[in-house]
Amino acid sequence: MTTRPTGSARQAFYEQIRALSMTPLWESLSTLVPHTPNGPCVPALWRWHDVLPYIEQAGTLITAEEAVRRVLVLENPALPGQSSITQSLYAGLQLILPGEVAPAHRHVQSALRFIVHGRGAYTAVDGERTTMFPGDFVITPGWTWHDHGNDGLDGHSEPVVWLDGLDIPMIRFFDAGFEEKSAARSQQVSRPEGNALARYGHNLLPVDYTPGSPTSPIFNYPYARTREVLDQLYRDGETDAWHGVKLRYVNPVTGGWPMPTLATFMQFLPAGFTGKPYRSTDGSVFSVVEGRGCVVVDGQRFVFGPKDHFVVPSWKSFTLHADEDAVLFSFSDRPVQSALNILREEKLDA
Ligand code: GTQ
Repeated sequence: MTTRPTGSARQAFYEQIRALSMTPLWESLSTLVPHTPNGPCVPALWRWHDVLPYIEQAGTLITAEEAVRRVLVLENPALPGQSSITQSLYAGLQLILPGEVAPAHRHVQSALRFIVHGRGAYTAVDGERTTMFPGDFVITPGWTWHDHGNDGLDGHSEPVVWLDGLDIPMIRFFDAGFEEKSAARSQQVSRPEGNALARYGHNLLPVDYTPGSPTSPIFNYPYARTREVLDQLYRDGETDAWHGVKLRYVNPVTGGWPMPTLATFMQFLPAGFTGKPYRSTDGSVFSVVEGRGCVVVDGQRFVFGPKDHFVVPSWKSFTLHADEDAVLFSFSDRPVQSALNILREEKLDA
């Protein structure tokens, strides 16, 4: 009879090789190469009603200037301290008060702004300002100078809050982060407001235009137009049983995603809509623009209303339900998963 090594012999062996910074694969193989995605993220909901008082309080504790960006980060409850809402995505709610400026800087990370509350704030990208309205989707491409401010609108001004979506965890993963502060507080404006949308946002392009970046040259996709399209397609009967009327934002130059690392979507769920279960490997962050309803993730129910935010982690199957006509914005890391050829999605029939 051969004697087999005991468990304690293996443990002693593991101890010995640990000193050489080695570890036995066979103890972790099934976790490292899981049968199905086994990430730590959990679904979570941030209700506007709960969050707003703290956003307001942050406004009394620090200025936008001192904070540089006055943001309350939405952290996945399973990833405390990591400033991540999923393993690859960052989300936060940024507040800018009347008269404030969030100073100009640039960084490798790409950012999207989705306007949640208030009017009269602007963001400036590459010499052009855009005034942001609730429901607008605004892009800050990687490595472009950007500053934000709140000058008010027609003599009226109010606090403005938007959702920041960034690829911070992806850039951290690649250890590829760079940042620069501008000497100027705000950047010089060199093009009139609306110029980029006029050039690139009408199924036309300036005749000699050649793309200089993988990011969409449109940097504000106004809600007024998005909403109109959703409405017409709904009237035209184009409601999907899983997604309702769901559209993806597009880079008009390439037909691809508006940003190299982030995909963005807008969908309409008619009152009474009950979606079929869906799952995909790109976890998604949702911002509720209009209406009330609920999302059921792996049997867990989250009731949502306007200005609420929620996250659905990778490969969790979920259904969407609308009590009232509802409009949901969402973003994910889909462009990266598609580029790596690892994206999977499933429309389930249960
Ligand atoms: O507006 O530049 O929420 O650099 C996090 C990092 C916003 C921004 C964030 C940033 C910004």
